[in-house]
Amino acid sequence: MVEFLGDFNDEIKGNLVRVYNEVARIFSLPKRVIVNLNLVSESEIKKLNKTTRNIDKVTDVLTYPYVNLKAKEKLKLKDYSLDIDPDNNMLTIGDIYICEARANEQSKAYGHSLNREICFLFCHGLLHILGYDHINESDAKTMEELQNKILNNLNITRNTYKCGFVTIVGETNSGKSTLINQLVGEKVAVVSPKSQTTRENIKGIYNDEFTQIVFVDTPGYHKRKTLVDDEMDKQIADAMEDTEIILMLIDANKPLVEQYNKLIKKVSSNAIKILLINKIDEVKYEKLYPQLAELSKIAKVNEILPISALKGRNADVLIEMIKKYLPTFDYEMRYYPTDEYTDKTVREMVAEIVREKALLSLDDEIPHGIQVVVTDFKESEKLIDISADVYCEKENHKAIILGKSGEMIKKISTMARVSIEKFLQKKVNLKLFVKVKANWRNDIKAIENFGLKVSE
Ligand SMILES: Nc1nc2c(ncn2[C@@H]2O[C@H](COP(=O)(O)OP(=O)(O)OP(=O)(O)O)[C@@H](O)[C@H]2O)c(=O)[nH]1
Ligand SMILES: [Mg+2]
Repeated sequence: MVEFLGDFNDEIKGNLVRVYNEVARIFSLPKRVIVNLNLVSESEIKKLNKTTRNIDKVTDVLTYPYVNLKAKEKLKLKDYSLDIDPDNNMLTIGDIYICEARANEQSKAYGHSLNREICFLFCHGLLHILGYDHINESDAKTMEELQNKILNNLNITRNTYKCGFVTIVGETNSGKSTLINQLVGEKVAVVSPKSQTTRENIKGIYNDEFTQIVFVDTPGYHKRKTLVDDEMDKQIADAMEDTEIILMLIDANKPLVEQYNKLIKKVSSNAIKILLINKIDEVKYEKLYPQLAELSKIAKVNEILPISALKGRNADVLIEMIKKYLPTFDYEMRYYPTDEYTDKTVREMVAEIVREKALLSLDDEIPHGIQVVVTDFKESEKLIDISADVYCEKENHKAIILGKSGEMIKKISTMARVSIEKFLQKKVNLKLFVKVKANWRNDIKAIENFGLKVSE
């Protein structure tokens, strides 16, 4: 029996009694006990926390056991006969306080009803009364499993929030940046058919009601020649260190087993590994299938999935696969606000768009030495004035970037302006200045001044 002190409707009351009965069944508790259940405001629960636990915080649920039920195996009513209320011959086992505003917020975060959330918190409180806690990780796991078991038995399930880091690695040009843009649904990383397009780790954030996935796009593996290249390697290693899942990307146009063998050597991490065969839109299935069969025999990874990052093929399957491996997470502890989709600033995004257009317009050798820095960004009601310096390494490169009577830079500038206007949803006046900074890719100061990260 549950004594209700808050304003509960009959539907909630019915479910709460079911929760108690299930707990009583599992722990062989007496059927008839008193639990004082109170629905309180944020200020009330804060006050309780302050006075009884010396914690100045609003929490979702607070529990005060009346009897020491810690020795769970000895849980028989007769052991507690002294605590029995002589008026009604029932044992009062404790008080549970649920903060209504908090329960409401959490029910929205989990995407279920307030009724369901209150059942969860009540079950949680009952388990506290029974001596369970979540102070250390293994106790917390035991308590959570038990709570899920009880509520699953009653078909009162809670959607759990999942959150984590997913790092994308692979050779240059395998389509990592295309994939992150596809998965996030926004353009966060620039893409080009040239190698070494991505210079540093970029975060792209996927959010849905029950999930936050922080994807990290890394620079592709290729032969390293300059200091910037060394930095790129360090960034890939960093990204692989703190990640739940690694997406290993290989290209369906090239021999699969060979690419896998090369890539797996660089992935020395305990994280979950998902091997993605990208660009399947370019290859006939008959050609792919025998290689896939061979690959699946030797690959030491958790999953293998053929995809097309460009066309979005299997993108939804990949998201579901990732969710399966992500840890459950406290919604309030998520890494980014749910309306953010990248860690890049607007200025950085604009500079990257200009660099992308330069990569697309220029012949091979020059683009890798290009870096773009936005020097001015002024927004007025109808227009944004943007100036940016386009750095290259040699005078003759500058001449090529400018082009005959400035045609090339004009072309780059127009392409960039169109993309930036689309990105910022506003008219843009873009001014580009081409400058030379000799050998900057081996100059730490210059690399830092260009806003690229340098490891300590
Ligand atoms: N046909 C096809 N092309 C793709 C696919 N994914 C990527 N591409 C193309 O491959 C080229 C390289 O793509 P990126 O996303 O820049 O590759 P990346 O792995 O980020 O390259 P780096 O940044 O240099 O490491 C671009 O021209 C993309 O359009 C795909 O699924 N199908
Ligand atoms: Mg890239």
